[in-house]
Amino acid sequence: GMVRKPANFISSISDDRGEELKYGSLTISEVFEQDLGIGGVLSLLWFRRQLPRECTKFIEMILQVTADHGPAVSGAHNTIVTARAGKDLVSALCSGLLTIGPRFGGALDDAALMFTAAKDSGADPTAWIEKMKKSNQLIMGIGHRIKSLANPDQRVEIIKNYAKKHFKETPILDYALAVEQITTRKRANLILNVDGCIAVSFVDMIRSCGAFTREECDDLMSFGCLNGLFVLGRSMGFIGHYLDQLRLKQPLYRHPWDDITYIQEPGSGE
Ligand code: Q5B
Repeated sequence: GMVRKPANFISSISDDRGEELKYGSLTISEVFEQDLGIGGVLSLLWFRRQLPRECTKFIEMILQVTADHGPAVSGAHNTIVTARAGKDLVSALCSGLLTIGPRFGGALDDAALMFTAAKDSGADPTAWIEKMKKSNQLIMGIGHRIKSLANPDQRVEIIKNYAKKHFKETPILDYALAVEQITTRKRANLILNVDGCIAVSFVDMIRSCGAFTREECDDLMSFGCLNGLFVLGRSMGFIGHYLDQLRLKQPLYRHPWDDITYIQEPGSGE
């Protein structure tokens, strides 16, 4: 008889074969009839389920607070330099996105993993910070170049207040805030930063909303979905910076010599 050729790949999030495009099990018409919004669409495509409105609203808030943080941050800077070198939108966007990593915007998943493991282990925050210091590890989600106790980050306040008001419980956020109390005694800029606050609040959300098993929550963190939220949000800003540079007709960028310290290593080429 006929033997069906095994498929080369499998996929489970969307389907364009029928009369109507589907996101998960919902047709695109149902997505609009139910007014699911960006948070609802993201939930269908990233998590393969419909989440309660307080969760989809939170996802939309994350995308809004991460959308941009001015032209000076690493990613926007790269995007601007690339735009001014005459490259296209996709190249400029990618050049910005490639700076997202452990120091800038890409600390979310590791922050979620670190704070969650610490809280779940029952470690006392002071002892845990000491342990991290002894093992020479920076705490992901802690620290900011310009934000500090004296110059608080309103984005963090917005996220924190929403999580406190709308999630059943916030043990990981509370743990991170206890850590912040101690780290800011050392230096005022060792605050719970925007990456860290989003990360721990997100773990509290997925653990308490009833839509995920504990194993699914752990998987989502290990897959890197939280950094994905920053990437998605900040793409809005990077594209904005690209368009802005074209609108402003900015020429090729060349860094001024007087802002570079030229050093000669002893013995290098005499
Ligand atoms: N120290 C963020 O560093 C930064 C420590 C720490 C323990 C820590 C640093 C860090 C973890 C990664 C993280 C996300 C590089 C940041 C973002 C989005 C953004 C960006 C924007 C946007 C800043 C000085 C002293 C040293 C260090 C100690 C520093 N961090 N100790 N745990 N986490 N954080 N990234 O100020 O004794 O003097 O040697 O890597 O969460 O990216 O707006 O800019 O929206 O675009 O340059 O908000 O904190 O300080 O590295 O010179 O350290 O503090 O050990 O101690 P800084 P450093 P010591 S949010």
